[in-house]
Amino acid sequence: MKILFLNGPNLNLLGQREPEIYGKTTLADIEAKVKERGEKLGAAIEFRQSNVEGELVGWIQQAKGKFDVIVLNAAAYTHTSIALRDAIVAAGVPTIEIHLSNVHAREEFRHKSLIAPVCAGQIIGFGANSYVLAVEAAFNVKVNH
Ligand code: CA2
Repeated sequence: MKILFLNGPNLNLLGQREPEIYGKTTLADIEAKVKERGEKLGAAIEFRQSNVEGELVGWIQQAKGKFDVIVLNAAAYTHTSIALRDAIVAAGVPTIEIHLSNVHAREEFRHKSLIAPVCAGQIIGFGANSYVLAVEAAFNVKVNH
């Protein structure tokens, strides 16, 4: 079981700004938690972040045949990126959309996800735990794919 975690723009700032929304945990802390859970469940975890839309597109394309499941926090690109949506469809690797915050309790522009219709499911609003829950969900998705 190989899971690719991808993180979009500004998530490298986690733990440094807006702790009231995103918490005090850094992305490196989250990566450590995810890897710990992955080890317990027998999954190999690859964890990446980019502020560049095209780099995320490239990583999704390259995941085909290398990873069983993608877990994607596309950050602001969630609400804007047809390119990410097309890449998810083209790669054909089952993808789980995740968010730290409950986007539906925030500004209206965050309520719409362009990637949701092509994802296996969403995990939203559980802070850093959204990532840990996604490891479990990935097994579920693999079985049902
Ligand atoms: O809640 C999430 O996980 C989001 O994907 C986070 C994105 C936001 O655009 C989405 O609507 C929901 C923003 C990530 C930016 O993270 C920051 C962290 C610290 C300081 C500033 C931004």
